[in-house]
Amino acid sequence: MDVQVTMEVKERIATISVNRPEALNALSKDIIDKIDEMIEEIKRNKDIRVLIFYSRDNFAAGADIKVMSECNPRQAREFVFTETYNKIHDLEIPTIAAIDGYAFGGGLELALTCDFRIASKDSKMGLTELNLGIMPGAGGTVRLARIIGESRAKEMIFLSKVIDGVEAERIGLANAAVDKEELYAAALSWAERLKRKSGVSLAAAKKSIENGICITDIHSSTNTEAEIWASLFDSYDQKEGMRAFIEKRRPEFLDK
Ligand code: CO8
Repeated sequence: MDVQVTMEVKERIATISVNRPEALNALSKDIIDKIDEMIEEIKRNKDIRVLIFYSRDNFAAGADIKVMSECNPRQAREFVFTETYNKIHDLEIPTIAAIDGYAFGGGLELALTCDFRIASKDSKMGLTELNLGIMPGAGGTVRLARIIGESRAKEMIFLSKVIDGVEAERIGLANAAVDKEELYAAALSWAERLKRKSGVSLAAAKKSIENGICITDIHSSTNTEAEIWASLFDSYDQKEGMRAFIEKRRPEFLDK
C-alpha cells in the first residue's frame, strides 16, 4: 500500500495528505499520479462536497529536485504535473489548501490550483524555481499572477521571494492566516460552511468566475454568466432556496 499519499473522506469532506517527512513532503511523480487517481475518484463520488489538501508539518517543499536534476527536456516534460493540477483546478467542488511549513515550487503550485488557501502564520511560501535555474512549470506563472496580480507575481517569481502566512494573507495569496495548531480545524470550518451551500449553485458560480477571468471581453463573460445563471432556474435547489427565503426558513438543498 502506498502510504506516501492518503485520502480520507469524513462527512462529505475529502482530505488528501502527503506523508513523506524525510523529504519535507517533496512531490514525486508517483505521489502526483496517486493524487491524480484520487481526483478521478472524487469526480466519480458525488457525495464528496469539499476537498482539502493538508499535510502534516510541511505542505510540500516543491517537486522532487533529486529526480528532476538529471532530466532532459523530454523527461522533464513527462515529469511535469500540469495535467493533474489542471484536473484539480477544474473540479466542480470547492477546494482548500491548508498550508503549514514549507510550500515551495511545485508545492505552492498545488496550493494555487485550489479555490482557497489557509496558511499557518509562520508557514513559508515561494515559487523559488529561479534559484534552481528553472521557472515554475506547473501553472505557477499563470495562476500566481491571476491571484495576486502581475507585478507582485513577478516580484515573487523573479526574486524567488519567500513570504510567511501573515504576508500571504496581506497580499491576497492566502484567504486567512491562523495559528499552526488551528490550521486543519480552520480549513474544516471553511469546508463545513461550503458544504451547506447548494452544490449546483456553487459549481455554477465557480464556473462563471473562471469564465470571467479567462475571457477578457467583459461583454462576452457577463453574457456567459447570464446564461449560466439562467440555467440554474431549472434546478430544484433554486426553487427550494428561494422558497425557503420567502418562508423564512433554512433551505434543504438536494444538489439537483
Ligand atoms: N526535493 C527533494 N528533496 C527535498 C526537497 C525537494 N524539493 N526539499 C527538501 N528535500 C530534502 C532534502 O534534500 C533533505 O534530504 P536529505 O536529508 O536526504 O538531504 C531533506 O528534505 C530535508 O531538507 P533540508 O535538510 O534542506 O532542510 P532545511 O530545514 O535545512 O531546509 C528548505 C528546508 C529550505 C525547504 C530546503 O530543503 C529547500 O530549499 N528545499 C528546496 C525547496 C525548493 O527549491 N523547491 C522548489 C523545487 S523546484 C520545483 O518545485 C519545480 C516545480 C516546477 C514544475 C513542477 C512539476 C514537475
